[in-house]
Amino acid sequence: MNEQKADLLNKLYSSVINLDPDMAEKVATEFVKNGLNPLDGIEEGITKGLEEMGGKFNKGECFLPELIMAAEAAQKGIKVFEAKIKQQGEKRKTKGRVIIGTVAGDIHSIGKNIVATMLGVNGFEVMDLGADVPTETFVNKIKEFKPKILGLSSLLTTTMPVQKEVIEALIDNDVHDNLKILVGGAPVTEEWAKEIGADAYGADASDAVIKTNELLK
Ligand code: B12
Repeated sequence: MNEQKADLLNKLYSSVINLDPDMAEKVATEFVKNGLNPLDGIEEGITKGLEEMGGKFNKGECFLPELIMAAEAAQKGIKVFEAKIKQQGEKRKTKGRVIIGTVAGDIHSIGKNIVATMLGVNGFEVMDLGADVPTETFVNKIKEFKPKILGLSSLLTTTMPVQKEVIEALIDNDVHDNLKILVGGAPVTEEWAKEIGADAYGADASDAVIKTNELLK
């Protein structure tokens, strides 16, 4: 990695841990102006800062207000990167419809939004239902829009079982057969995906694109 990129990644990381949205926006703008890959800026810069803040929160070294401010700083930078990703990936949405959302009880949306953007620029028609989505809403939207893929995000260990609940509800409502289910979120694993009967697990936004393409083969 060249020195300039390493320096900007470090500044992105710092903007999140220093709770500084203006800096996040400024550095993200500089990052894309220099022709660097926006997804790297998100995953190797901003996400590292969020992980650091999550660790501090876990150890009681920072509290919810700081976590909220860190998320705000992160989102300011991500907005710049997402605009660039969308601009680079002006493709036709031809590969099929995907519905995505974060399960009920869980308000984390940053990672899910990145996955939705990456799927969108890679040729999928994405319908993002947002965060804290009631299980019933997933069922109704799938009945209505008949997507090929459903993406379920969960960032809390306490809401992981809701992914399973959604799959069970889809089976109960007879809308599971022609649908592939992709699960993700920091605590989610390949084993968990198998255990709950999901069709695939995506570790990050790039992996989500790879797995979604594979599921449609
Ligand atoms: C930012 C953040 C918040 C923000 C969220 C803002 C928002 N709009 O999203 C705020 C401050 C609101 C928040 C709130 C809370 N949080 Co919080 N939060 C985080 C933090 C620091 C970062 C999460 C994040 O955005 N990461 C960056 C993104 C890019 O990564 P990601 O989400 O993992 O997504 C990637 C992959 O997982 C994957 N992916 C994600 N979704 C999907 C979906 C599919 C289909 C696929 C294929 C892939 C995929 O691709 C993404 C891109 O690479 C994490 C710490 C951490 N290490 O994760 C804690 C963390 C998740 N939070 C935690 C907690 C406890 C909470 C609260 C309960 C705190 C409280 N006491 O109120 C509340 C939750 C309330 C609720 N009901 O949901 C804990 C969870 C612990 C646990 N074991 O469950 C963590 C781990 C912090 C910690 N170490 O203690 N949080």
